[in-house]
This record gives sequence, structure tokens and C-alpha cells, in this order.
Amino acid sequence: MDWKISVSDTKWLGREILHLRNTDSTNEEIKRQAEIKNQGFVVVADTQSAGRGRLGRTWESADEGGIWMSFLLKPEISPDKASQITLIAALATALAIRNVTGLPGYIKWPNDIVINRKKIVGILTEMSTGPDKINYVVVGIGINANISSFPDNISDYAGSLMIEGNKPVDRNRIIAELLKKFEEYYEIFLKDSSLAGIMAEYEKLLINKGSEVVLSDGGVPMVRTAVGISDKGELLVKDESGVITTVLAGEVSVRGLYGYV
Ligand code: BT5
Repeated sequence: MDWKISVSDTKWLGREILHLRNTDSTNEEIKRQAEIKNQGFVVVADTQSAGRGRLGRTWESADEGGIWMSFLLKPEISPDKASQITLIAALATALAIRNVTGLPGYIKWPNDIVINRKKIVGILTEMSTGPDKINYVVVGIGINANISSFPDNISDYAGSLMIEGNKPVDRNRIIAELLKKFEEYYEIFLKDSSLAGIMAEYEKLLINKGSEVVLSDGGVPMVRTAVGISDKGELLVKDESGVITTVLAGEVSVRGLYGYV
């Protein structure tokens, strides 16, 4: 806990921040407190003992140099729109990395940030729903910030801001900028609960745009060209005859033709 977190230029996001030395998962910590905390509550942990990715995957976060954080949202939108929040978080994170470190963070749809083909950030959005309504949403963001090496199982494709930029980064500034950007874009999103207002900015940083991607849902992998996103946050892909179809996050995995990106 040798670093201090302070966020001053947001309206509601990060007005209350809990900074822990260790927890199982910051997403779980938020869930334990979700009923008693206001929207905008943030949890940051120096280490996680059970960090999680999507679909039960593990997120390596035993290193104290990371930014392992989650925040609580209570949006009044229909549950099928919640997955779009992941894209807003990705855009806010990519911009925060760029603005604070100058490093060229790109979004790998839907939930990763990559730099020089390395995965630097993963995002896990979860929600609790009642009948037809969202109780709350937890946005969890893992940023490999000041990390110098990774476990063997991910070392081929994982990277950190410190490795890519050859110097340590100021984690507090990244968090402050990320929360500010997220708040700004989230409020635009809430106006019509669509990504229409941020699509153009998102696509500028979308590494897949114009590239061939391999789609696999467990069956025969298909090669398509990614052309952008829809206002619902789906990936738009084109086949060789020019027909454009949509890919929903979670339905298929998207990889580059030559590996991770
Ligand atoms: C993700 O899942 O990328 C979402 C990760 C979200 C982590 C944050 S940290 C704060 C909050 N608390 C949590 O418990 N989680 C959130 P997915 O797309 O499923 O990718 C997971 C895969 O990324 C793993 O199977 C590994 O291959 C790889 N991976 C694991 N740890 C990594 C790391 N530190 N850096 C880069 N890649 C990693």
C-alpha cells in the first residue's frame, strides 16, 4: 500500500474508494457491499488471490504492481444492454493509458486493451438482475501497470505498461483519468442507452478494425474482416462476398489471424 489513490475531478464515480492490501477479487468485494453502497463505489486491491476473467478463467493478479479495480453501477437500463458497458470501460481505459503514459493502447473487441500485440488490460463486467431489471453492475478492470514479468502460462502474450514504456507508470493518475473518462462516456451512453454517441471514438482505437479475425464458437473457425461495431456493441464482420454480419460478445472468441491480436 505504498501508493495513494485520490480522485478529484469526477461527479459521482470514485467519490468513495476502498483501497485494500489484498482481496479474493475486487468484483467479489463490490458484490458483497453492493446493496449498501451507492453507485460509483470503487474497490482497488494491491493483490488478488482469486482474480477472475470471463467464463471462469483466471486473472493473474498476485503482483503488487498492477491496478486491480472494480466499480459499482446502478443503471436503469434493460439487462440486455449491460454488456455495452464493457465497451465504454475499454474506451475509457485505452484513453486513460494514452493520456497518462503516451503509450499506444488499442482496444481488442470487446474487453481487452493491447499494446504492441500484448494484452495489457482485461475487463470483466458482471451484473445482478431482478425480474426485468438490473439490481447492479460491477465493472472490473485489471491493468498490468508496473509488472516486470508474468507466469509462464501467459508470458507469451501478456504485457505491462512498464515493460512497453520502459519505465514505471503513475497508477493514481491512470485511475483518476480512467474514472473521469468512464463517467463522461457512460453519461452519454445513458441518454439513449446506446453506443451511438461513442462509436466513432471507439472505432478509432479498435485494433481489429480492417483486420482479419478468426471467429470460433467451438465449431469450424471462420475468417472474416472486422469492419467496426454496431450501436449495440456487437462486432461487425464482413465475409469475402461483402456480406456484413454481427458478432455478439461471449458467443464466439475473436482472435487475429496470426495469434492473439
Ligand atoms: C479478462 O477475461 O480479460 C477479464 C479480466 C478482468 C480482471 C479484473 S482485475 C479486477 C477485477 N477483479 C477480478 O477478479 N477480475 C477483474 P478473459 O477475456 O476471459 O481473459 C482471461 C485470460 O487472460 C486468461 O485465461 C489468461 O489467458 C489471460 N490472462 C490472465 N491473467 C492475465 C494478465 N495479468 N495479463 C494478461 N493476460 C492475462
